[in-house]
Amino acid sequence: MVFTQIIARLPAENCAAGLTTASLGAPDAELTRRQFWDYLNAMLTLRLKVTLLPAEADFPDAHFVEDTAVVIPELAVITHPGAAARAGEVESMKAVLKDFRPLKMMSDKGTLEGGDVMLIDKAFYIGLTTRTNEAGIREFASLVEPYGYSVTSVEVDEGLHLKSAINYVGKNTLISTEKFARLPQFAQYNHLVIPDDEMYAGNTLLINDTLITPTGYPATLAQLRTLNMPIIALDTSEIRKMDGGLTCLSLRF
Ligand code: CIR
Repeated sequence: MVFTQIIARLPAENCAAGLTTASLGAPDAELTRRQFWDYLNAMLTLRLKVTLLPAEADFPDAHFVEDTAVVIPELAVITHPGAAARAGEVESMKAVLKDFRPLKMMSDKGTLEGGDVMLIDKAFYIGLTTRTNEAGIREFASLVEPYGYSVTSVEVDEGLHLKSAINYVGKNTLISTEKFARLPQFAQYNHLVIPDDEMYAGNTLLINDTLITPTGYPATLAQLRTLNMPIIALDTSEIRKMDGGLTCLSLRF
């Protein structure tokens, strides 16, 4: 899919009050914002139009906009996030996305967060995680299958979301640690395998023909270079402290 624009949200001053399983200490709010501006700057450099939403103090995780919706050319699915503290984030996202796509709302019968949703061409791979359950995946499938998309679930027992660990980097290739690369669901793809201690950098983001990857992961960078694609490295130290990565910070379409 060629992306022409993103939606992103400014991190709130109280972004350290969000959810996290990381034990990396509290993020610095000002540095979080600086890293976020660098991210937006990279998107602008890639000629994407940026819709920037205001911070939401009531939702300190709301700048992780990816979790609230899945946008495809035909429609936008507003998710039902599995984190109760984040469920209310979808309200403001509905109001924004209605100007871009017809909306489909997930019910409260299941849960699903966008961080678990990986799309490759017309194939969705969706992580079964603490945030996304089988009922959520079934409901999501019922919304997108009529448009010719397939939906495959993937059990994830490490990391927050599926895309915390594995991402599509173009050229029929996925990047992840060995464990994810071996999953039978991904047998048809080539794999860039990164060391376990660089698992975080599995959250590398493909924007058209450019890769955006976190700084500080040399083995990952060496692997990515073999693809001969432009690479932008961004410092995400503060985002990582809240279990976030490069994919979480935008909705791309
Ligand atoms: C959370 O726990 O929900 C946030 N602190 C991090 C969400 C990261 N989102 C993503 O990977 N898509």
